Amino acid sequence: MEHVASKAIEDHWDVEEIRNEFPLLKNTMHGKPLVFLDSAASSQKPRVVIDAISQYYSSQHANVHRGVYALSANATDLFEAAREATRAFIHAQYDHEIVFTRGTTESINLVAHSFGQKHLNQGDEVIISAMEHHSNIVPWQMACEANGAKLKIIPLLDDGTIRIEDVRDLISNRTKFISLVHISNALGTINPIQEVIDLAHHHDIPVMIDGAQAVPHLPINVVELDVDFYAFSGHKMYGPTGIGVLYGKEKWLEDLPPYQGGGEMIKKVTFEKTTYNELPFKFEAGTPNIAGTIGLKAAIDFLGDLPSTSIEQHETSLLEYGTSLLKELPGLHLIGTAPNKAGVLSFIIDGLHPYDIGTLLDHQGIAVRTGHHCTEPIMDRFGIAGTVRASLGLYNTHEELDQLASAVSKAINMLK
Ligand code: 7TS
Repeated sequence: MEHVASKAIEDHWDVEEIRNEFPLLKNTMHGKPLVFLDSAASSQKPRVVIDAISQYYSSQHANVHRGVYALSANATDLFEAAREATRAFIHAQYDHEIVFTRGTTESINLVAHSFGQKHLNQGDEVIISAMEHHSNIVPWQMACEANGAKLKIIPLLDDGTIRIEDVRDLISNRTKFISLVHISNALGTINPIQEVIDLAHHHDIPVMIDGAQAVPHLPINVVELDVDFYAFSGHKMYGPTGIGVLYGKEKWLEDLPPYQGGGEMIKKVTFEKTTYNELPFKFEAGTPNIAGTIGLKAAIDFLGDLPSTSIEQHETSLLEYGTSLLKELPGLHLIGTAPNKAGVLSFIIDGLHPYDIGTLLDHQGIAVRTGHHCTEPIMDRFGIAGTVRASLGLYNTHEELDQLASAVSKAINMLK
């Protein structure tokens, strides 16, 4: 890895060196070299992540926080080292502000459930935006329903952005919480989260940011942002599936009731009363995904060896190039044209169904996602059933975008 990092810095971005670290990218699909353009759904994994998990199961596995024996103590050290690496990755103040979850979805459910239970009452309001992933809609709907609160929606403009004035207009003296996506998975829009956090705090309203699509693309500093909660998934940032993170400010994690009950999260259990463990264990009931945290740390170390400005530069360059190619194609409309955008190219083509285009692209070795991308309200807003979405990762190349454009062009000719 040291070699990859220094080479990447030297050459700014040696994408071939980086691709060599990802075994799956050597696959073929339908006899064609794989062009993987679905990293927003889940990114591929570098060898260091695969090896870390394999080594853990081969020689280091035992349950954590339990055994007095050396193997268990060592597994605990590895698990807690992953927490420390995660803290450093997002520049949180304390390790105990990092709660391991199954992913972004579980992180949001935890906050919606626990915050709702303690702080939402009849007539209160929660604000989200019209560009949320279902996982930042449904848990809040459930929390509102359970506690008699209402969901208010920040509207979406034609280019796929939101306006801070609209957030200001929605805030009332009943607003108890704002939950907003950092980067939209369907549109690529990078939201003005700092402005929203500052505005919300001016009204003493806590904010949660869904960072699932942001952490693989941008450096995150939760202290600078002053965000109350920040959620993300390991599998979109080159780590394993089944592991995710909830960052919460100490004062909020102390304040909220536990989400799930069971082992690990308790201090003392009797049939009359249970007292809860300290942070972060209060929110980590049951045996955790130990291997997942170890893979996550390997992914963090992998990203840490690469200059994050170069990740951004490379992906921005790909996005601009891909946008310019696709815009030339007849009948193609990009959905999501925000000035501040990350690696998502979502599009529709007049008269063609996204699924048919996706299928033809698949036959040419190109993996894209089609459909509503778990953001049905966005599709409703634009009056469409779905899009074709090419999403970019740090391993994608300009040549792959040439292949995408030519394959889409071929598909248009075949289907028309
Ligand atoms: N929030 C955003 C913005 C997402 O893009 C996703 C997953 C989630 C939350 C949920 O993350 P999970 O890891 O808990 O599932 N997005 C996508 C996608 O765009 N295609 O497949 C999954």
